[in-house]
Amino acid sequence: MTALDDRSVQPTVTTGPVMGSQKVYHEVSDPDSARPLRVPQRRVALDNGSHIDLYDTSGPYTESSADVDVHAGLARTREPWIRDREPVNGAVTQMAYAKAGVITPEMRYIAAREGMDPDFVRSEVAIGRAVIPVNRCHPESEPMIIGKSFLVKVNANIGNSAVTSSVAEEVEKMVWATRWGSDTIMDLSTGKRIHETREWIIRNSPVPVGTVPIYQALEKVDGDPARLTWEIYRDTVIEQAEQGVDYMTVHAGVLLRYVPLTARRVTGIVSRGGSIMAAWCLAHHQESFLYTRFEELCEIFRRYDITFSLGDGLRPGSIADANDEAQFAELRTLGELTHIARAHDVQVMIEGPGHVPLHKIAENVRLEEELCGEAPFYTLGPLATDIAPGYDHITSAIGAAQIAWHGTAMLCYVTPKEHLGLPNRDDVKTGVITYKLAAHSADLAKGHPRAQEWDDTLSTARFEFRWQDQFHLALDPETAQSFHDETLPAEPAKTAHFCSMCGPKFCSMKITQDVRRYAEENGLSTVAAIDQGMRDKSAEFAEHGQRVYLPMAESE
Ligand code: IRN
Ligand code: FE2
Repeated sequence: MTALDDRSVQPTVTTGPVMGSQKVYHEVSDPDSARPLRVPQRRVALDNGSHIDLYDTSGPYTESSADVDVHAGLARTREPWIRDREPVNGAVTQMAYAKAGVITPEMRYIAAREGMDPDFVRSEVAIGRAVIPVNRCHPESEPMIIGKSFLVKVNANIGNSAVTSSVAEEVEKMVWATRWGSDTIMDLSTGKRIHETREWIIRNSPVPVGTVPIYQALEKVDGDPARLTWEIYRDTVIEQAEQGVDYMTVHAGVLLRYVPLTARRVTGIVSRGGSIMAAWCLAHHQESFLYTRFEELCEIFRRYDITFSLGDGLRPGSIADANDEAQFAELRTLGELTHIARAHDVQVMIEGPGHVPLHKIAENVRLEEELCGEAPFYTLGPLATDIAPGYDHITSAIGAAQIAWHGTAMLCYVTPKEHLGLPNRDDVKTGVITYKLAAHSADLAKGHPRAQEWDDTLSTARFEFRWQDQFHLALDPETAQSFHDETLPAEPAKTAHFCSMCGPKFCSMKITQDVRRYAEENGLSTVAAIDQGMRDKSAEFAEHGQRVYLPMAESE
């Protein structure tokens, strides 16, 4: 815990209950360990004397006496659970236990949280239709599950870039995102103090934390994708694993031969990780080390029980590119990798798009389930149209509700700043609330046993003019009340002089453009010519791509 000793970092985090709610814990007994499990709930007491308990992601920050010492980190509740269990078949993953018929305390906790039978939770994990992201080195987290049979989950991306925000701000964004219902958070920091920012976030996070390790690996080679190696990547993964990262995005499906498939796209490769790996493959004319070393990666993930989030490096970045050959070619490879990971008892989810018009959404879920053995789908929106920058939390929530209804298990939020800049605290709240309502709409449509109770309780309060109850039952009670109390709109005073979302070194648009320029300069207009060109010209690649790729030591 000494890592949090740095007193120059002074996070001021939001504490205290959400307006009109009270934090309560349901005690559930775990017959195997005889230990009580304390399952958190947000209790809304109603004017008519009754109450409703809602799913709660906010950790101890919303307790009434909440005075959380962020320098100490949260209680390490899962530590004894982890310590007391023996490996099964040499593995300590939730999937290994599930396959062996063992119901872990995590599974019991989740069953109580979701209102499901513990053995059903186990069986879903055993077949890989659900995942429980719980790194053994993150004992502070409250177990949760991602799978189509459970409540649809929401992830919030936070993290600084090279040009903006501090450690303290990122810790507050994590607390803030979980306060409004984020089920997991991803730390996508790319700037200074990546390791330290992550340590602060993980030690204080009640929800699973995800990362994209290739971002930090790229920092270690000064932003030059060509200089990445398996060893640098592997060491970065282990560094993050030791800190307790619960799931990691791995863009292992971006194969060398798929890169040309993006050549005629309107927006090329929009994934940061995807563009980094595409650049590496082209620079070396070799297959991605994420793909060739995948089994070694499985062995590392297995030791910690880290969940794969297989990245969609070739996801469409525009309506025009949706459901194209590049996207589905990558998905097939992700399916292949899913089965390899499962053979190692490693949990897997699959990342999905992106930008997809409504009529092409169902096909995404159908194919993902078929190719990836029903591994939980985790999608970024998708945006149902490209025409509304500034409102992309909404364009994407439209797609997100649809895709979740079809079976997506977790939705990666999009904030109003998408395509424009890095989200601040307000944008984080807007993004989370917008995604919670998309997720809940899908829960209703899918008939989750607990979903409609919430709507019915609020509708009744509305019909009976119980205004306070209506506010308190809202996803965002403060806004509901303030809109009722006064109608003056808030003044949004945000000005962006440049795009701070990715910072200079990580602009996927720029990397994509460099890749294209290379193809053009070398007359690589057909797939055959591209193959030939990649063989002949890999040595020249560095010279032509000076601005992104440094000269290589040698070429093949
Ligand atoms: C989710 C689904 N598809 C992508 N995501 C998220 O996008 C992923 O979980 C991570 O937060 C981020 C990775 O972005 P790049 O590197 O693919 O652009
Ligand atoms: Fe986009």
